[in-house]
Amino acid sequence: MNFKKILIPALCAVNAVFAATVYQNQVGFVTNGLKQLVVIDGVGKELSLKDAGGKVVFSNTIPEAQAWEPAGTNGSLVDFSEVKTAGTYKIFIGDEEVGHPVIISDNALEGVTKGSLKFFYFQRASTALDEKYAGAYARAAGHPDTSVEYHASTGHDATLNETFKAPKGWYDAGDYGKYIVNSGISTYTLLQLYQQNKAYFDTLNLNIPESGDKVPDILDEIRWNLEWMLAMQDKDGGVFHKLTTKQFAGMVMPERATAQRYAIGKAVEATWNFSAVMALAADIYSPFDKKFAESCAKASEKARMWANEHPNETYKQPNDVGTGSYAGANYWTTKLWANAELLRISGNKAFEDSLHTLTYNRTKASLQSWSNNLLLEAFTIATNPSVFAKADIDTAKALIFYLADGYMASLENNGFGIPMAKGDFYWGSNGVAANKGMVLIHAYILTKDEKYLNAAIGIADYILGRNPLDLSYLTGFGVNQVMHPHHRPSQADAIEAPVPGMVAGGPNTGANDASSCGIDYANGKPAAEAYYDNTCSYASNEVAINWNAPFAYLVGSIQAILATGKVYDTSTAKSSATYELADIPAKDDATAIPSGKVKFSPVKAGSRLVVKGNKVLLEKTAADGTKKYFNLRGKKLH
Ligand code: 9MR
Ligand code: 9MR
Repeated sequence: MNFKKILIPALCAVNAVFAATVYQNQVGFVTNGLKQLVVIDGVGKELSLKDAGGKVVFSNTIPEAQAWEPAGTNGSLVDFSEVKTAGTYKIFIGDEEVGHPVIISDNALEGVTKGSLKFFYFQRASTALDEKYAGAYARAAGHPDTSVEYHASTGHDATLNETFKAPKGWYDAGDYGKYIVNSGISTYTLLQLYQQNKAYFDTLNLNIPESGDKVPDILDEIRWNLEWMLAMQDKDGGVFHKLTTKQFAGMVMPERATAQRYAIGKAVEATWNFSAVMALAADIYSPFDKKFAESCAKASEKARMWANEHPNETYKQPNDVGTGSYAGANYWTTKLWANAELLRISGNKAFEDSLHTLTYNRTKASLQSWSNNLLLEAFTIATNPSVFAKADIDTAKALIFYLADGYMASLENNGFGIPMAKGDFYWGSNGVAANKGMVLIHAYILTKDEKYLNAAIGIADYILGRNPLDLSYLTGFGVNQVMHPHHRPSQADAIEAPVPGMVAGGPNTGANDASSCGIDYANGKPAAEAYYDNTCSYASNEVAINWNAPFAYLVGSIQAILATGKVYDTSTAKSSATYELADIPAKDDATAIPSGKVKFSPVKAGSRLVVKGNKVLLEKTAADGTKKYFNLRGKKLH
């Protein structure tokens, strides 16, 4: 709980004096970056910062207060960016100390960058966490996932009780499920972070078991998840939607959650998503492990074949399954994203055609999320201009700036300096905030205009404490921290403090878990206070990889940019490897699909790919001249 600071009036005081309240980033400000804080009820008073010796290093009159609707109160934004000497300062309004220590240092965001990336290590399935890396949070291995059964929804005969192996990967969230659709965007986001800040991340030590090998730690961590994703691809190229138990486990440690796990669903959203991520991985890992990179390219290609063939096989949650559904993702946007990634690693113009012929309206920008990947396509195209056609680059930039400039506009007369509107406070609002930060960083990369970087810094500040709850939403960091996230290991271990480095979902006016909590914590509250720091609250206080990843992207990018003075140069961007991919354009209307060579599932002599109706089929001609047709999964049709 937090209370606004109230000064108890001294007995002799004539009037009760209510001190102003300060909301601020509680972790730290990078020396050469933007530095702001918010004051409530302080207009016209003098705010100063004093160093350890009591010397005033900054002083200014608190400006006019302005509204920020989600806080339900007006705030005055004080800018103290001019303080450029590293140190720890105290905030005073008049003679009274307020707020929390202001920490300024060159690497102020390095701790949260490492911490939010280390979260992924703590989320590793199928391995024990050693004390050497996990400290007090060391734990036994859970979920080997070496005998996963096929749920009937995969198309496999479930009565055979066949099993397969799909170990590793990251637990999605506070639950122990592994879901492809959500893994995909999280993995992409972290790969972008690496790709755009290689110099910084090549040497950043995360203290994980692979630290010290020749591969950057961030890539070692991501590979843990990629290897699981690869195992989720069925022999025909289709990708299973998720790997979970049928129902959620109790609030127990991983090793005690031992119910049978299943591959559930095989669907087009997961398959396009997988295809996109594997194509990008094929680029990024090529300098480190060619063989692995090639296997990613091959898997991506195979997935594309399947997805093209099964456009209508969207995921539907089976009746006997109660784990997270991640159903209803807009697969058109995922398909566009995959085609952009495939084009990037192959230069094969067939993928460009598919970007142009998909019927999805690419002018409708919406923030990236597990259910909408249009911006992922836009990020990839805009930051790799050498590969794409001018019209596509223009579209991609238009999408990014439509959003980024909208956020900039919302900062005008905004008392908290936070580009979040009332309507943004739904399930995972901190993920929304961090993803907006990712859009702004891309706008900065594309223009080098500092206003975008500064707006992104404001979002990092918001998550780290510049909010009306005076709370750092990142566990383990800040003065007032989230203590009771919905996260099974944090709840089940005997340690009071939760696993560090986790971003809580954040305020959610929907309070979709009110029945589980027994109270409607959103009732009567301003949007940015519709939050409950209680383990019951999975809709405001769960943690998840798709919220941590954009947060890591945000703080990691800010730290890397400010520390190195370098910004990703899109003019030199190019894929590390070029892959020869089959050139069947990914058209929805398959009638125009020409036959072509299929590199990774070779067509034998006497066979060829043909288009019949709306499908690409494999035609085999027997010695007597009769023709037989198979689908690309090898199933005989007629
Ligand atoms: O722990 C589950 C969390 O990961 C999900 O986001 C949430 C909504 O699907 O459900 C949580 O599990 C709860 C279940 O839905 C209802 N019974 C209590 C479970 C733990 O709070
Ligand atoms: O992040 C997801 C959110 O957008 C949905 O509204 C919500 C309900 O379907 O589910 C969230 O994802 C949860 C997933 O279903 C299961 N693991 C925990 C995820 C975060 O709460």
